[in-house]
Amino acid sequence: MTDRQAAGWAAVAGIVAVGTGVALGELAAGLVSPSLSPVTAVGGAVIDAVPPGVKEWAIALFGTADKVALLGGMGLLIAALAALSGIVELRRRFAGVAIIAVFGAVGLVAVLGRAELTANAVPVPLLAAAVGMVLLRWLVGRLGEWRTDAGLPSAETPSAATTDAGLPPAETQPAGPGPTAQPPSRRRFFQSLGGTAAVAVVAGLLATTFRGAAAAVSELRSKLALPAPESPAPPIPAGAEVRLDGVGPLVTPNKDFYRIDTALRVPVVDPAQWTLKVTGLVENEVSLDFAALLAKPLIERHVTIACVSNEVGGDLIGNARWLGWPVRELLALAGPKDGADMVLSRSADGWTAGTPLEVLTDNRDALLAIGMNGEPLPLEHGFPVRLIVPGLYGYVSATKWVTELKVTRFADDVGYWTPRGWSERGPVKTSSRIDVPRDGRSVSAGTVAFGGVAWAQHTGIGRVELRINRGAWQPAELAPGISKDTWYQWKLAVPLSSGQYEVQVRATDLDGVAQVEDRAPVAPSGATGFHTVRVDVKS
Ligand SMILES: Nc1nc2c(c(=O)[nH]1)N[C@H]1C(S)=C(S)[C@@H](COP(=O)(O)O)O[C@H]1N2
Ligand SMILES: [Mo]
Repeated sequence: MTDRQAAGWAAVAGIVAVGTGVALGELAAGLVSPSLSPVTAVGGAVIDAVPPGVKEWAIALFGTADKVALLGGMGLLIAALAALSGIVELRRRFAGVAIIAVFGAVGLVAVLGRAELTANAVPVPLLAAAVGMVLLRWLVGRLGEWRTDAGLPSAETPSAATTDAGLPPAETQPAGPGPTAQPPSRRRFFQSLGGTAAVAVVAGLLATTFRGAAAAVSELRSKLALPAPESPAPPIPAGAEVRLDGVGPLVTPNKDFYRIDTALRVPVVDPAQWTLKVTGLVENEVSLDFAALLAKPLIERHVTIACVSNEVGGDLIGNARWLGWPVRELLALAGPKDGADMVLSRSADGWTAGTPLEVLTDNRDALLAIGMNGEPLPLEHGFPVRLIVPGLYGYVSATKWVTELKVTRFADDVGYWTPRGWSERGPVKTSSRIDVPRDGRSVSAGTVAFGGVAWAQHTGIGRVELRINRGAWQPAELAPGISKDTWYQWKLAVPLSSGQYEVQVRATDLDGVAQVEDRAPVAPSGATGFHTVRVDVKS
């Protein structure tokens, strides 16, 4: 084999290795969340980075095919770099692998810059890069074996006096390898290359299918015009935001909203196919489609939802303006029968939550929500329809991609998490958080501004207090809440001289019930204890 041939095959190995990594990365993104696609993220970053002049030039040149042109250009660039990594890897072990590592880092940075949920975003580009790196080393290693064998005398290749099965060759077969026979390492290289390429093709096709479905529904979502609410959200009172750096915002932007669910692949639900059935202990089974839901008198409310897995001081909590139809209206149409005390809501992917019937029928505005902060629900947050129930943890109430409400009894049915160690009922526990200064931070002596949030959904917060080094509780300045279903911001300026301080916060609800001091873990029914931060005050 000539050096040129070896380099050519090394380039092909590089393209196959990187192509497989990219295809598996896209497949993983298609499974987990469309916003994690490394290719889309890098493409988006390129679009953001390109100077406006170049962008206009590209649009003028390619018209509406500009995105296709961008992706095609990226594909060519990736292929060129992948080929280069193969050639380099053949010259020097791990040199080509290092090039792919740089690719992976670029993909990771791009995804982190866009993904809806950053923690979830890390594994996908890492997977793509790791697959590319391992495959490159492996394929180039096989190529190296072939090259070594090809350079050796043919005596080194096993004699074909016997076949692979160990039998003597039939009379009619050629007697054995002549001087032009190929070593088995050649076959091994091509088998490895072909097998890997086949994996890439299958992964690529699957990824395209998944992305196609998600892209189609994303497109429908972006074209959806939400109806105006018949009853708009009450205005946010002046002064509801304490305006302290590190506290807030009062309304969490959709892209920063925490995401928790069991869905490995975000359910992709076409609103035109969506129906919600009310079944079980009802006088009439009712079925609702999306068009009918849009035609209902909708209301808009700010509601803070929280996860039962939120640790004291944690951030699995967010506040949004939800547009929807009160669940009680739908349940009234169905007419729950006597004895029913629970609604088991089910999502398109089979997940369930058990919510007390009373909470869905009382005057609190439990919603069949379609809008979040003025937009249709993001796919990750339950598009097209989810439940939002003020006062309950998400695991017993906030079913995303909801498709069924079964009116039933706690004695007869259980929600997904209850048999897995979480309590049957999940009212939100009153809690509070110190957002500034952050735990462990140094601040300068003088007046130190403390601030954060407190929540007691559907009861409301009455007061927030701070204590320093377990001293007397000092009342903080409590900002007006949007409603008792949302969190409240608070702040307090405290004069502190240099030294170490332990600062704790405590909230009391509008019924006068204080937050529980004893520490409890998140399981089975939500964490308790006071959020505590240590502050180092320097002169
Ligand atoms: N279909 C479905 N809905 C679900 C879940 C789930 O796993 N599947 N998780 C629930 C939990 S535990 C919480 S805390 C909230 C989180 O909602 P978010 O991801 O929109 O913040 O969704 C709830 N709805
Ligand atoms: Mo949760």
